[in-house]
Amino acid sequence: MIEEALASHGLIPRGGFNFEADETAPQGPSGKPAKSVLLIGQAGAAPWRYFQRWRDIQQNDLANPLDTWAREVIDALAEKHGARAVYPSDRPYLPFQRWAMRTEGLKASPLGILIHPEYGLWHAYRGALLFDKELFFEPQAETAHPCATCVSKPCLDSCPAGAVSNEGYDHAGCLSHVRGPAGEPCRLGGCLARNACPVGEAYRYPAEVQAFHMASFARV
Ligand code: B12
Repeated sequence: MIEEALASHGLIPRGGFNFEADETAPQGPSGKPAKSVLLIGQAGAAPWRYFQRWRDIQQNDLANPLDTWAREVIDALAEKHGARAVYPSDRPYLPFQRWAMRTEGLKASPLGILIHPEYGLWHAYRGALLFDKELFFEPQAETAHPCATCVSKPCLDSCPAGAVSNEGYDHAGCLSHVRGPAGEPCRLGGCLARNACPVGEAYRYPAEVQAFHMASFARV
């Protein structure tokens, strides 16, 4: 039921789990620690056309349109299912990536973002539902780490600012390049290191979508 409701917005469930008795869980709908969490997100740019349709009928130019759209969709779902909705941009930040590692067994790529064996780097999280009760989740098989078998690792030498390396991601270096005169290819077509990754080609976001995310990331 949740799956169908999400599909009508281009979103998908990204797995979930029951919190252990001895771990600190965020508040559930009752205000007591939640018993379970279901992650909601996207594979490829599937939500884009739903989001654009919604955006076309908004009266004002919103500061964070994608967040606002996701909140509208996921808040409604939470209300219907007696859950509490939380979002990746909520402060203090909730550990969405740690949750994703737990639900789908994902691993970090050299870029810092998680790589999925099928979707590659072309996926994201839009929210999560917290419940007061335990739920049944399909046991998750261990997933392979695509970077472990990637010999050429093109992500490591395709960033023009040298911001992606085995030492991690240089946020300041990336930002100043993207914002500067030589950053036009990144601004128009998205992160060159992310685009160099050979995994999940079929899910690559179109340039228009990448430009939208890059503009909000670099605030340009
Ligand atoms: C703050 C933040 C950033 C900061 C990172 C600061 C830092 N060093 O942590 C900045 C602004 C640099 C950033 C950049 C990007 N981010 Co960001 N970011 C977040 C945010 C809002 C909070 C991260 C956090 O602190 N969590 C709190 C801790 C407690 O959670 P955690 O799961 O335990 O922590 C994990 C992360 O901190 C991660 N991590 C550690 N160092 C770094 C560095 C980078 C660059 C990233 C992305 C993650 C990361 O390791 C931990 C896992 O063990 C998350 C959403 C969220 N709530 O998690 C998105 C999130 C991690 N970002 C995301 C994305 C996609 C991006 C960008 C591609 C920009 C974009 N929106 O298109 C770039 C990637 C930069 C690159 N390398 O190419 C996605 C990642 C999806 C995925 N596939 O994994 C997330 C989950 C948001 C989402 N809606 O899905 N991000």
